[in-house]
Amino acid sequence: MPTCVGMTKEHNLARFLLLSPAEGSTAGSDRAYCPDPELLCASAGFIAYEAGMQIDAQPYPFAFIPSAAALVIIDMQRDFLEPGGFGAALGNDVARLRTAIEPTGRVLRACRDAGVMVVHTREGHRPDLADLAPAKKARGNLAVGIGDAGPMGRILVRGEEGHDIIPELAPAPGEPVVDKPGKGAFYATDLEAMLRSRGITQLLVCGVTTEVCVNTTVREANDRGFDCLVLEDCTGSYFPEFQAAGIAMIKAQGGIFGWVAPSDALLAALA
Ligand code: TIU
Repeated sequence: MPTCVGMTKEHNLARFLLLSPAEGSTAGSDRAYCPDPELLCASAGFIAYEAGMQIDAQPYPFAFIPSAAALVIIDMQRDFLEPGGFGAALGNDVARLRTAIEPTGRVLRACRDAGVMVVHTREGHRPDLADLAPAKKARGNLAVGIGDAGPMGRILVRGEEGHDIIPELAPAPGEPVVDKPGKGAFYATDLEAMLRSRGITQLLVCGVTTEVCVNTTVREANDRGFDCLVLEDCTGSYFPEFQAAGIAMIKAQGGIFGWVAPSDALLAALA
């Protein structure tokens, strides 16, 4: 890896070369015009290394740049995955989400080993519920809803047992945990500032539920210019038809919101 230029500049150049091939050429194989020969020279090793990181994805290969990527694990909380939480209060079979746990664990360990940034998110509210919109509280017309006492403490309230990330995917020291009051991870959080300050341009996305918080976050990220690769088997929905549709609508229309791949494709790239 070259050391004479800043990482952000390197990322941008690699991204430019990989994602904007000259007409008629294969991505990364031809030299595109570079206004800074010194930078081009210094980045040659970086690009050769990074150019190998093509992930077999849909609708077309994802040009993975590990040093510019963050793994974002959405809301793998007890309140969604275990009985007695918010997911169950909404009348859902929470067992349906559990297939995402193992593959997400493998991805988490591989990203940690490779030095890829890891971010966890949690949906939930302040204990005083000051950040809970009345409309969100009222939604579902639930006998026991957000803020009310349940078997795992107050539902979707920060600091309660149910709000915790499941033990299988517990954050490691130093991994940011983003507490979000909404479905999207960018709304009313410092996630974007955190990613931008580290030069992150790509998100590897896991979590639940596919059609709610995963989709909302991917759409928010896409509008902010991040490239999202959703790892299909690392996502989950209470509804099989929404799992299928939630994934399909991300990669449709030439990847209108992002890319989709099985977790094995990412693991192969990181191996
Ligand atoms: N209900 C449902 O499918 N999801 C949520 O309420 N939150 C998340 O997706 N995290």
